[in-house]
Amino acid sequence: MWIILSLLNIIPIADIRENDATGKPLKEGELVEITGIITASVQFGDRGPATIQDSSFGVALYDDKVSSLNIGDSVIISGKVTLYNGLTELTSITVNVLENLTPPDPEEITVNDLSERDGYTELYESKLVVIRNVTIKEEGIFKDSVYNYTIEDKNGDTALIYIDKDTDIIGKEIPQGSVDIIGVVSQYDRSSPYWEGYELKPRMYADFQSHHGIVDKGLIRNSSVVKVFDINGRLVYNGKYADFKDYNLKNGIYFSVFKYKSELSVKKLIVVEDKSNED
Ligand SMILES: [Ca+2]
Repeated sequence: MWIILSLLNIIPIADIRENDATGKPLKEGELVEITGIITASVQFGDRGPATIQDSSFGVALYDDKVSSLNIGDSVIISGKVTLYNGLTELTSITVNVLENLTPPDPEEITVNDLSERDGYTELYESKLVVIRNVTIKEEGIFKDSVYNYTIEDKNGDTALIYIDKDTDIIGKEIPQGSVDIIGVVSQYDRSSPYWEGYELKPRMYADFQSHHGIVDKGLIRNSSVVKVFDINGRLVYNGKYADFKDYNLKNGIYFSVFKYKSELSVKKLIVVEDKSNED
């Protein structure tokens, strides 16, 4: 029997991040193979852009095949290096999922790090980052007709966040007061040289973390799987949240674990008396 093993020519993502003096990738148009962990999958749409990063750098993936990916997937990806308004992407990709791991912690950057400086912010492009202790200047709700919002730190420095209309952020309240914002660094620069237009893209409403705890129950969706334990640790419900909403629990305190895709969230539930549901 013959076993044919295809040769892998995996390169570090750093090699894709090398640009010429105008911000165009040196490997533009080339087919490359990389490995890393998915930090955003379909949060920005069925074709992405998704993001992947290895131990040093990140890159975007734009293809309908990203719909098979989850945050935390360890993957081998091949695709063509493509530049889209300053954003380096792999397109026409093939995907091999190895396993699902814990996603990397976001790297802490500052508002200033996001400001364009030739070649500097480029190093953060498509990486998962967090900017701490900023306020959002706008108030009200996130609208699908507004893409950019301004964040400001204690020094008065400002930068832009980009709210993708495909995220669960649309329609939610703009957090007020000091907030940490997780997201991937993206770029939208319509003309060469491509050294401007960097912005932070939160992936979901849970990426906004107020200093009074997580702003939203982002994982509480109808398709989330929920396990509910009573105060003695006994499993009393295990199934879809959509079905759980009609499930009658006795009065008391419970702990629930919500799972949506690869993300987990633990919440306390307090069930109070509702006469109409009593036996
Ligand atoms: Ca770029």
